[in-house]
Amino acid sequence: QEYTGIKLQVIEWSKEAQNTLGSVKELENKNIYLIAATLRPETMYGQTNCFVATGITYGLYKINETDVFLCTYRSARNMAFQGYSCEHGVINQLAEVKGAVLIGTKVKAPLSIYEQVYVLPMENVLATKGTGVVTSVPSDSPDDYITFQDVKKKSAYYKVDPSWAAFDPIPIIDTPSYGNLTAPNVCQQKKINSQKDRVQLAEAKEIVYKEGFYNGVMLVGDFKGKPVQEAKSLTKDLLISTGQGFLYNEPEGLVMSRSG
Ligand code: ZZB
Repeated sequence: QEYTGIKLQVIEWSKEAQNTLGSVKELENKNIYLIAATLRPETMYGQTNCFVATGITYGLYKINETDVFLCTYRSARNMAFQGYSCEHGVINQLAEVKGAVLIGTKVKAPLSIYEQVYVLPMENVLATKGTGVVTSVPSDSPDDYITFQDVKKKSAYYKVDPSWAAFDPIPIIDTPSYGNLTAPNVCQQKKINSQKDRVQLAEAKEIVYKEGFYNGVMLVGDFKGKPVQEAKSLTKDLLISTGQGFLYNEPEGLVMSRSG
């Protein structure tokens, strides 16, 4: 599977993350990025937040003299064999942190219409896929939309300050069948209410993927007016050429010995 790795730069740690990581010498004066893996680079204009799983342990990995990547160990290992590490195939972990500690961290999401967004919790993040960090586009991803709504509605339960979730889905892609907020509209039609509705969410994802890819037209950004089919690779190239993203490959069916 070929993903685009998206670099969400940490602007300000959550209080808890500051307490845990603030004293780590090797992180001082470094650019620290939460790394998300996406199959839909053209949707980055609509990022409203970033998701991590509270129970996953993430590592902070030294990539070069200036940059540190925050992701799962298994994705850091893949990256180390794809040119993202100080030495080929060698992982340099500087610290580790539980996802729960990262909630409320403020990040800069590349191309997003929002200047800065926050890290929020998602129950369905898989530690065995991508980087374990998911960037959230509620306008075009049913999982993101429903989870974002859940977190907004039950902010106290999720230990989230309401201001961290006070963002609206942005219309970024127009489709003939579902308008310019495809994921919210499909979720409404299917009456999906909770991130626990896994089967319906999987169906909704399938519909939204197809509609966006075959019939979507960009409403915003550098490729406004272009069909999604064209904008996808153009946006990917833009992210890579500006250093805000990179190619990240995940070998299909490769069994990893450690998932945390
Ligand atoms: C932004 C985005 C915008 C995504 C969208 C999708 C959509 P798939 O097809 O099942 O392989 N993702 C990445 N890593 C994880 C993870 N560890 N756990 C859970 N979800 C993860 O799914 C690929 C997508 O799943 C990725 O692309 C990412 O979300 C998420 F508008 O990135 B995507 C209709 C989908 N729309």
